[in-house]
Amino acid sequence: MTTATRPATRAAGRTAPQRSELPALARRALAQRSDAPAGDACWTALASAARELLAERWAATQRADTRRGRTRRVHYLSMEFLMGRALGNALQALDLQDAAQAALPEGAPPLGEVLEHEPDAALGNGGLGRLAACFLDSFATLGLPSFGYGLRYRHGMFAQAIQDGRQIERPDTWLEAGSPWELPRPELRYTVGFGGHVRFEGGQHRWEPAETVAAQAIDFIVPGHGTERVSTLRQWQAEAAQPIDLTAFSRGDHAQAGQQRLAAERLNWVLYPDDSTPAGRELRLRQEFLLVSASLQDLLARHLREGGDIHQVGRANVVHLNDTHPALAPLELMRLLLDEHGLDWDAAWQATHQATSYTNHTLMPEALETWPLDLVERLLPRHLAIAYEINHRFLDEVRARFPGDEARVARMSLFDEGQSHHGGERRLRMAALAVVASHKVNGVSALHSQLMVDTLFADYAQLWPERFLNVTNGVTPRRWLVQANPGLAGLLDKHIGAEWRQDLSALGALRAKAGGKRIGAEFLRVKRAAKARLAAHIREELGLVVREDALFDVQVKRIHEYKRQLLNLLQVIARYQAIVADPGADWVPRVVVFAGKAASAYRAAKGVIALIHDVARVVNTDPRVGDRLKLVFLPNYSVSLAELIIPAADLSEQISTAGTEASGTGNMKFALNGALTVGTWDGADIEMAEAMGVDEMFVFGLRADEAARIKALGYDPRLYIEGSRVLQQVIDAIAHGSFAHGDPQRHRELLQPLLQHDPYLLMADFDSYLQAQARVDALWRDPAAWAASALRNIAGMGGFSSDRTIGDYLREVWAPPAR
Ligand code: 4GP
Repeated sequence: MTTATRPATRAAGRTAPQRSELPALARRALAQRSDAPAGDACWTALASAARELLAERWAATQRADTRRGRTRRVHYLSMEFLMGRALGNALQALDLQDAAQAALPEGAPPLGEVLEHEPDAALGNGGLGRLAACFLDSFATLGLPSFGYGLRYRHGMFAQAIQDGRQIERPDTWLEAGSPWELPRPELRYTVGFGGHVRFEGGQHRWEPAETVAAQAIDFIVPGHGTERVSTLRQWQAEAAQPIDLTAFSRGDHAQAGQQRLAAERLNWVLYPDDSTPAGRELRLRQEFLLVSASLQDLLARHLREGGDIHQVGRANVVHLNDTHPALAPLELMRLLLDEHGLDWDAAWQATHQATSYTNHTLMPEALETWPLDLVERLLPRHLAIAYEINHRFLDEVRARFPGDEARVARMSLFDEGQSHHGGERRLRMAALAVVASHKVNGVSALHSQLMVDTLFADYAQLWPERFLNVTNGVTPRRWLVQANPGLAGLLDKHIGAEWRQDLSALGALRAKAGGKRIGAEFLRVKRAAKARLAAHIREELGLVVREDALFDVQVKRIHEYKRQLLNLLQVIARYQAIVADPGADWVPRVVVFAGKAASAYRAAKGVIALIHDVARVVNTDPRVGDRLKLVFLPNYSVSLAELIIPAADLSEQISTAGTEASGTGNMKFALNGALTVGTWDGADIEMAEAMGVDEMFVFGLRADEAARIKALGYDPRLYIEGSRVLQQVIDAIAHGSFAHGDPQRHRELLQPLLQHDPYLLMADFDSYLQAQARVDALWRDPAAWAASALRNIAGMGGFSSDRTIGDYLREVWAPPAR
């Protein structure tokens, strides 16, 4: 891989490359290669040329930011950044798509194909990670002084393969050929410690770690659009303080000689090592501390380098916690300020509290991190002592406000004393720590933020009501509309002008035109072309031919019980049975598409993937069904696959149990691309429906309060099964092994919980879901009405840009503290 000059080492006085130089830069890079200009060579050449131009913008942005006055710099700490491909986005940001096409030599594949040679940077798992990537795009585009901080995972989370209808995890090899986007910063290296003990001398605590690693910064430049500004994703890579132990090596103990190196490298192998073993849990905690410690040392070094007063560090800087994974940050910031910079407790706490803010992304109890105290004590003894002190002062405040209420004190404490669960183990509650340390805590949709203060954080919200707020998520229209769907973007330009490209709220102008015959027909043509592309992909990937004029019905997201892919599948089975019973009826042909990964240790989710494959095998080969129904599972869901699927969707499935999906962002991408939504009254679906008009969405199912009430009253799923002939038949078919070569045991593990507890209320919502699907079919039969509704959906999406979201954060979460 060729590497272009790093901005930090560019010779002084040499003029920066200009945008007009891209073709020359790319040709020069291609000329250095002896082989034919195959796609990957073209990709490498364009990428290194684009990177050189972006590196200039990076240097200019950093120069400008040192003179930023009172504007705070935002440091967005996240274990995940689901970036996807970068070249198409870079070319658009540089406005060089045409020049790039022109730069490709004769015989080279077209630009669109060249772009597909880039592997996705899959440094994330799901919504929280993709949201972080959308935010970086908005940071750059809005010109916000900012850094994203993450870890560089050599093997991402995992690559999903399907073998015999089952998910297999493989290491993701996205870095195999190197990455032209990464700019190593050899001058930015920090020491991160683990273990050891704490000394108290001359009135100062000093942590003496038993082990250290060096955290090396590797930057990933994120370009802004319509601006020369860029943002930076700074990723940490752990390296051994001593590359090899030469003494051990000389005695022939080679394993011992390389041990430090291995221990450091392990930190960057994968995101979310399986935490079902103690070793997995420890590795994860070490990763979290690596992220936090290196990022905060970097922040402090920059603050001081720019002449900042250490007492003002919280005033000048934001440390934002993307969920609780980086919630060690306040402890590490306190340690650095107290022990390394000599601040007293009150000054250090004031700075920490001013800097820190936290976003909660889920109410699922299993996602709330807690760490056993013996592990924290062993790895981070000084941090544990600081946590005790924070807790002591905090609980004094609670007792003063609620005298005599020791039950409340126990609930709110940073420490779970472990009497009732976890086998009596004492644990540190990361969400409590994040709430106590932050000056603002937000949820990600109106409903979620409300439930957050009503349930999960009710005690804290009573103590500090002003601390909690909502900031509804958004997505970047650059990637999710302009790049993913140029056909639709062109249609919008033609009918409402191009203003929406700068200000998404201008989409509202589409509403008045949505019923037009011509625009409707054009919309359906654009959609059909996107479906043809997806159909071609399905054919290549799975060897399955699908009708391009069928209704493309799509559910793509992580596989999770609360997201209820299984409810969708039950509906597919019901449809299959109905078709078989009456093949001659006037069926709306459907292609049902699933994609998504199941966490490696999540058996129920893996069971869903298996059942989807088993049902698909039966449905797709049944001659009585033909092309009236096809069921598709596309493996290895990723950002780039989403860019292919979403523009092609007619129907977006957002069917979580009400009260469980914090917001959703896929829901926004689909609607923005003119898919209609069949959805529950959950997460941001609610705000979307309100923005586009509730009648424009196929809403079904119990509302959050009803769901809670039914459960409180003692929910019995069997009553619903007995009450619905259709549901009964569906359940019977699975139970009797109709999709398992007659083996009734095969899906037992999936089915049994559904019949007994059904915690996500699939049975309760089934009939209502089926009725919503019938309304979908009815509207589909009137293409003009369908198109008009899809256009009104788009018209309502102006408020769901991540630019709006970041504007909200700037005003309500990251505003400078009052003097
Ligand atoms: C996700 C939520 O499940 C999703 O509703 C939300 O849109 C997204 O965060 C961004 O806020 N949560 C996660 C997670 O990805 O790991 O908890």
